[in-house]
Amino acid sequence: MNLEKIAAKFQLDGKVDRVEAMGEGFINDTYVIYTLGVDAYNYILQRKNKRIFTNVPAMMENIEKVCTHIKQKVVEKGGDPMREAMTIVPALDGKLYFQDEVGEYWTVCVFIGDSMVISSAITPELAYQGGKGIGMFQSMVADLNEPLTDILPGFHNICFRFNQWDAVLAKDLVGRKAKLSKEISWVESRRKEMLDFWKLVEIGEIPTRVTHNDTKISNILFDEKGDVLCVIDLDTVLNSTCLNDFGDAMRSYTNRGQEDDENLDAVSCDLAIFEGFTKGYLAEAISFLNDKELEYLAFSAKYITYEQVLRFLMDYIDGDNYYKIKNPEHNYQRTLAQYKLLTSMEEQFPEMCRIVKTIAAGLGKSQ
Ligand code: GN1
Ligand code: MG
Repeated sequence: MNLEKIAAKFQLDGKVDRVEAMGEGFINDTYVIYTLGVDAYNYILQRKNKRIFTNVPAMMENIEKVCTHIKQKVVEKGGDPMREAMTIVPALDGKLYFQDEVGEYWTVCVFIGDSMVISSAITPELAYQGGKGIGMFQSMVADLNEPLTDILPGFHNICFRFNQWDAVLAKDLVGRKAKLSKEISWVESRRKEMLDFWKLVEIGEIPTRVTHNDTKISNILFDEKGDVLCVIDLDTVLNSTCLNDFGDAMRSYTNRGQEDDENLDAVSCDLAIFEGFTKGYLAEAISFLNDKELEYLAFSAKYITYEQVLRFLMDYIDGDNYYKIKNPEHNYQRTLAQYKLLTSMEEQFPEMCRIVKTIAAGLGKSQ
């Protein structure tokens, strides 16, 4: 379908000039709608992956609730709600999406100009800003009382992931299991440790809150000075534990290499970045986190990195039907690189815990 025609289905301000592809998401397809006229907004157009997001209307309702709530908070503190929050643009019929004739779902939001997306946290200062961004996000949505639909049941729930894992291994769809006994043992040997942690979430000692669930650095918008503007990509806003947001951020921020680095020596966890992010995050989040959340903050980095090892390996064993891949071994490469990161975190875990403790103590909360 013609992208300009799709763009014309939305309540845009200004005439469409051109639509260009943007970014390399693993899940959705993303474009920028450039409009004519200096004052008119440009927009982000996305085709949502309906195989993964099986209820796009409910997903968009969740996003709209969160954006509306955040805008209100931004206005209350005298900020600019068009720059410090995402703005969903409805279709001509008022729906939060447009469904084309082949059933694909398209959505639009305002492109926040004079901003930057960063793909790696090169300095602790940037990591600090990112941490502040996630902490602010969680604190702004902490009092969002409207229920969110659970559009991705079990997303960061390791029990759910083990059920998927066990089923995928039992099927062994493309016969890859036999040569992967070492990699499978990486997952199996940590199963109990991860389930024990999740138990604390299940019994409520670690509370469930409104969380983002995809907190990699490229999902934060910075202004030209490198200060945080807002959190973007709200597809996965759900009720879960805040620790998943912290952990997923650490998986992405602290990695000195790439998520799928072929050079495993380049992959390791950078503690200066860990410290920078944690400082920014706790400056905002210390006021609402409980003692158990603080105690498990450093652990959450291992938890989410472990989950990612499991998810990439599971997709590889399952014949690559979840993540977009660039070559047949891509998910295997991702598994190796994420496992390298996990072992680097494991080696440095005592130090990570010490960093969290010191920062929390500096903010008046000793554990
Ligand atoms: C996916 O598409 P993207 O890059 O926003 C995935 C995340 C993974 C990430 C790995 C809905 O996010 O959970 O951590 O890839 N999103 C979904 O980079 O599965
Ligand atoms: Mg995403």
